[in-house]
Amino acid sequence: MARHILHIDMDAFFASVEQVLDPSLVGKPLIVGGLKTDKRGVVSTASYEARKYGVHSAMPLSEAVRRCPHGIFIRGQFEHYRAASEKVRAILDRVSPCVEIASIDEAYVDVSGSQRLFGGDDAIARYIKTCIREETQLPSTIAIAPNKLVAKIASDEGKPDGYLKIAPENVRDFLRPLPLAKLPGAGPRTREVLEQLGIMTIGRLADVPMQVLVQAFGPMGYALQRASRGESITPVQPCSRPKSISRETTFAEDVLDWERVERVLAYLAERCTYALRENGMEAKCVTLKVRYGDFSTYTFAKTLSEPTCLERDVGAALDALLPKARQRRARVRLIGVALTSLRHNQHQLQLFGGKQPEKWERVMESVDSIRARHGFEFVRFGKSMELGRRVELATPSLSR
Ligand code: TTP
Ligand code: MG
Repeated sequence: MARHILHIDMDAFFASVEQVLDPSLVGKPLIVGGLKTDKRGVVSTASYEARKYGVHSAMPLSEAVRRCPHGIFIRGQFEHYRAASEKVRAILDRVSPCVEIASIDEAYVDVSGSQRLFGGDDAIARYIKTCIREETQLPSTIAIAPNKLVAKIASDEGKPDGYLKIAPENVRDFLRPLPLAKLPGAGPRTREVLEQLGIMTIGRLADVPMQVLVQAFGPMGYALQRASRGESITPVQPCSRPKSISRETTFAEDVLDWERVERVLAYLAERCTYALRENGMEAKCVTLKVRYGDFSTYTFAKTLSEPTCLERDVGAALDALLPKARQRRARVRLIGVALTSLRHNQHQLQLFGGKQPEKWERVMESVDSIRARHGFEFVRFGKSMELGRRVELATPSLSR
């Protein structure tokens, strides 16, 4: 059965969000990424009015100023882009359980199973575009095609504020006239070789005898031709995000020594924040969980003033909670840490906004890359280090 794959990409995303925040910017050449005086930055995006002057993403700001001297240059406000992106995601979640977020302003949705409920592809696209307009005032472009590859190419063709539907029988004709640069996978080097062979369009690539391509590219020739014919089976991979990240362990025997409890707790906190960073998230709430020898279980929670992905901050929150847990003079059977109120790590994404990540975040980034090579235990800090090089917990620390 034919699949119905939707691709959505927001139009001039950062610039459009800025225009909603400040309507006086509507219709103006707007460049997000830095001020005219920010010599070293690059353009994140430009409004369509600024694109007329040849300004585009990743261009050095100095070049953008040269091309569009009367443009309005702003640094950008990443929290607002993130919030708008979340709203769009929530709308997509209403349409299908199979949503793959591809970037901050782009997603794939498998809408094969939503046909009856909404009344077909056109109605689905209309529903999404209207909801986005009403709830965020932002323009978006949607394409629906038999697979991700064709949907992605089509949404680019449909911009701005468009909708394109490519039925299976129209895929070849749709792709045929497009230049090779529109085909994901045909990078500059590949195109150079193809152009030397006299192949300038996707259609020519689809028609050329396979052995010509295999001779030029080896096995990659097959993949190239398959793509040029709009053939792809890559499924939409829904990305589920954790609501909480926790690590806990039961001691081999109940413990009265709080020094030991705290060392294990520091270790669990390290493991939690590591998982948090791996998910590209940060947490605003830290919960300490204690089960005493009589099986009574208590949780103590603290909300942080700022979300974090650092053990330093989680550790400080736990230090504030520990005196409450120690009030009961009972042995400890189980100890755990849970991080909740999770959201995407804004600092990590602020690369766009030009802000430098905090010093500690940079440190932890290098720590995590060492861990990726040598294992988690390779680098540890503070109290957790006192547990020794290899930590053997009586019960593995579990995660939700
Ligand atoms: P894109 O979807 O590539 O671009 P866009 O939404 O601005 O414009 P279009 O209408 O062509 O889709 O990227 C989404 C956002 O990601 C963009 O608004 C800004 C950011 N971005 C960067 O910061 N740097 C980059 O090099 C690119 C390509 C995007
Ligand atoms: Mg976009």
